[in-house]
Amino acid sequence: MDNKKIAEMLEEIAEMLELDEEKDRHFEVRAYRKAALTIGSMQEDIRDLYKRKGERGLLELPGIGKGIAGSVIEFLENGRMSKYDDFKKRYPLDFKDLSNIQGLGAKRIYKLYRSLGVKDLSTLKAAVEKHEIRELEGFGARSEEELLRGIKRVESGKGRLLLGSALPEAETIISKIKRSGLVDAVELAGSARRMKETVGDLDILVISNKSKEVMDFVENMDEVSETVVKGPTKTTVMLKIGITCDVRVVKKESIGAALQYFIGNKDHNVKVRQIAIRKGYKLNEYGLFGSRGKRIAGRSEKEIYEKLGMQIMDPEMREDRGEVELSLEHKIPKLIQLEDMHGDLHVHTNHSDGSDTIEDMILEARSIGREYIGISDHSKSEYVAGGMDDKKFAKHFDEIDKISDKIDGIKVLKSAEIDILKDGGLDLQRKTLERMDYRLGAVHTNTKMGKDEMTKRIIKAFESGYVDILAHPTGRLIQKRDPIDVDLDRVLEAAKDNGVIMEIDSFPERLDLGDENVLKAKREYGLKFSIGSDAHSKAQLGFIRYGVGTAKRGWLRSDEVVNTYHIAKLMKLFKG
Ligand code: DGT
Ligand code: CA
Ligand code: CA
Repeated sequence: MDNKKIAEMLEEIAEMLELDEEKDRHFEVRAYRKAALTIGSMQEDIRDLYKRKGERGLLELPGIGKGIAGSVIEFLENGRMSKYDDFKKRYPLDFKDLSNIQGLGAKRIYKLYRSLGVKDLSTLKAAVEKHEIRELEGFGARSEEELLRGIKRVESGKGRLLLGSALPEAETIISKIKRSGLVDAVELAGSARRMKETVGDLDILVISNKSKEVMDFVENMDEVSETVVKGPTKTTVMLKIGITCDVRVVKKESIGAALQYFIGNKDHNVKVRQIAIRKGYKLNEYGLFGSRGKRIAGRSEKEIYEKLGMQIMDPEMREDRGEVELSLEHKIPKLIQLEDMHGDLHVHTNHSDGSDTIEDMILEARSIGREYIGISDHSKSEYVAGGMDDKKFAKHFDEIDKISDKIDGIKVLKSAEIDILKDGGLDLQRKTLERMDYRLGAVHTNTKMGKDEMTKRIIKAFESGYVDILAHPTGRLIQKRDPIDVDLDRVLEAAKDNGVIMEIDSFPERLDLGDENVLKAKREYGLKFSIGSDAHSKAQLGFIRYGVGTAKRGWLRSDEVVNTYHIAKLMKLFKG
């Protein structure tokens, strides 16, 4: 499928358009970004759509006009895009890698290229090491340090994929193996099963008595770029998406033990094995064995934990953060499940930086079973994201009211993702804020201020009484951007005092709050949470599952997450 490739090219064109000195190409830049978003998050192969409906099919996609459709068609027919190639001649740079580095926007990348010949990560690293960058206007010794940290972060992230890329890939592979007819069962293990935010490799277990055929089948899947090791019951393949995948064939009577072992994590396993040893047993990936080597358990994970006097817990909890001790006391909480989610309180439309209309987002939310959806587009300080001022919000809310009147079966709430300004003020007037059903506050600008100032800024916004939910509280982008420098304890304390809900932003590169901070906010401050998709397109409404994974990793029960509530209970919360 070429969707991702095309989306990346369009995104790169947007970066290159930003470099035009002659005129402000802001609108064009946004058009390309939106088109990249639409195509990148489409379920259908764009080639199939084009085959079925031709150019008309492409023009029906949100945010795709004649020009961009032309470029896409050119790529689908000839495998190249002349607009992209022309730009690339002018700017022979690896934007994709370079723009992953914190503090490097298109303009700064171009400046480094023009003055120092920086083209990619390795030339950037060389320039930093030779201290050439501190000599440039607009850069300094501090920028060099920051760039070096950025380079290290990108390098260390290499080889690990975001859960949002790894999990769908695992699901594709698993469904292919299931459909091969060679296996009785297929199970995902490893970090992806634990819903960890990044994944080093995929671990898949199968039950089959046709081991050799399974190994051959795995080696020949479309997703595979090469075979790393192939044995009679275990094969490791390199996947085209850039990580490896282990597939192991296990016997039916061992599948529980194999799952327990390969779900991990390692520290959790070490503790569980010590418990087995204390009881005079032996535990490995084949089973739980008594002192004379007799198998006591192995068919299911539950029976293994029970024979050890433990309560089984969901894979997301298995990180050795106290769950083993809790399980010995039979005090594992009943964790939230995806099915508990009744609504979504963080959604963007094409009125700011989303790619789909208000109506389409509502209809999609209804079709995936949501009881309510909160539309939360950006406020004006998020200029690059097409944020709206008070006047535009007034019209926007009128339109939401009009559209929601026509649609049954889902409640539509009016909201906004409001910038918390440098001084802790909010980016919209009181009358706009009061027209909303609830409000998300977020830090997007001046993200580099000192810790104390940043902490005070956020607390001041809480004290206004107009922040119901703190969106993506730390602002981190996994493998890309550090969290803001803030005293999280003081913020969590103030959230408690002011009744502010913490968001778990489900966007795969955010997952913010992250699992450990969720656990902290729950255990030490007893806060409530909202799991928002932060969807910028219809397909992204499904991101909620990553947020639920993070919530489970932070041990949350459903009553601790406000958008598991039915609408009446939720609205009481926001009125109170
Ligand atoms: P990853 O792949 O780095 O994202 O993380 P995992 O957790 O998937 O780790 P991986 O793929 O190396 O191993 C899968 C599971 O196998 C791991 O979670 C626990 C288990 N495991 C691996 N090595 C050991 C070990 O030395 N001792 C024990 N007890 N378990 C291990
Ligand atoms: Ca793994
Ligand atoms: Ca592995």
